[in-house]
Amino acid sequence: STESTTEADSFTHKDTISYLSQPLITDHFTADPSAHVFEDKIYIYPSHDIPSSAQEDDTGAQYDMKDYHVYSMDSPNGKVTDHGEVLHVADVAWATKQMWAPDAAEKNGKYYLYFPAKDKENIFRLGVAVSDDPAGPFEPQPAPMNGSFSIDPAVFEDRDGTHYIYWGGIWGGQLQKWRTGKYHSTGDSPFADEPADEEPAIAPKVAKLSGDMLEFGEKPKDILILDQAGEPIKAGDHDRRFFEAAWVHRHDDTYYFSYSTGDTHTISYATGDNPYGPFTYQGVVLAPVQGWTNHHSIVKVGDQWYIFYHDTQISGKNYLRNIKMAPLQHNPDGSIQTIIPMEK
Ligand code: FUB
Repeated sequence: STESTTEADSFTHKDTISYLSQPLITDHFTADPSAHVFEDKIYIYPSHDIPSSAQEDDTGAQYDMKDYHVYSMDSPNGKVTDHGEVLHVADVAWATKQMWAPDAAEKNGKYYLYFPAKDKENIFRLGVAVSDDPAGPFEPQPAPMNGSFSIDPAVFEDRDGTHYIYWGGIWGGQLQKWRTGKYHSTGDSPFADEPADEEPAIAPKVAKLSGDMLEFGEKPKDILILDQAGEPIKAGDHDRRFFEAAWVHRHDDTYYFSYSTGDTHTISYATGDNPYGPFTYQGVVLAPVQGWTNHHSIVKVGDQWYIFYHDTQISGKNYLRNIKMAPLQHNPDGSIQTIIPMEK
C-alpha cells in the first residue's frame, strides 16, 4: 500500500511530496527497476540482488548478480507476478559476472532485454537478449553489442518509433576509463581516470539503435548536461553531475534526462527539446533513499506518471535492495515535484 503526505522535511525544493511506499517484492531482493507498459500490463525488469562472498569495495564487487527475473502487474500497486528466471549469466557466452541494471524495449512484437555484465577481461559491456514475450525467457546474442562499454542501458522510444539507448556509470561502472574512446585504466581504484574537479563532468552516452535493435545504429554521442547559465556541469559538482542510472521520458514536448548522482545519492533531472540533448539541470526527482545506490525508472500508466525505485528497507544492506513505486507529478511549468521517500 502507498500513502501520500505533504509533510515538510529538511530538503528545500520548490515542491516536494513525502511518500511512504512498501516493497513490491519480498521473496527476492530486487533493484534498479526498469518499468514499461507492454500489452496493457506493467512489466518490471529489475536487477536480482543476492548475498555475495565477494569482498565489498568501491567498484561494487558485492553487487554480484547472476540472473534476471521479470515481474508484471495488471495495475499500479496491484498483485505482482514473478515470471521466473528469464536469463542467467551462465547462458551468456561472453559474460562472466555482475549482471547489473537492465532495461527492455519492444519493436514489431519482439522484446529486447538490454543488460550490462563483465566480460572475460573484467570489462563491462552491454548485451542484448531477445524474446517473443515481454515476460521472457530471453535468448542472448553470442557477443556483446559491438563497441559497447560501461553499464546501465536504458532504451527510450520516441514518438516516431526511433529507439535510443542511453548508458554509462562512473567508478565501478568504468565510464571514466573510456575518456579517450578506448579502455584506458591507470589502476584498480574507481577514482583513477576521473577528470579534475574544474573540468566538465564525464558524459553519459546515447546512440540510436540499429533497425534490428541489436547494435548501436550510429557512433555513440556524449550527453551534455548544462547548468542554468548554459555551462557544462563540472566533475567536482557531485550534487549535480551524472554518476549512473540514466533514464529518459517525454512529457508534452519536453525530454527529461534523469540519473543518479551517486555519492550524493539523488535522482536528478535535466530537460531538453530532443533525445540527444543538451539537457539543462532542473532539480531533484527523488531524494536519497535508504541505502547507498539510487536508481529509478519513470513510466506513464494511463494518465498517471510513476517512479519505480529501490531502497534497502528489508535487509538494511546496500547490496540487498527491494523495489518500490510511487506516483510522480509534473507541475504545469514542466518541473517535477521532488519525492521525499519515507521508509517505515
Ligand atoms: O545494481 C548494480 C548497480 O547499482 C547498478 O547498475 C547501478 O545503477 C546501481 O544501482
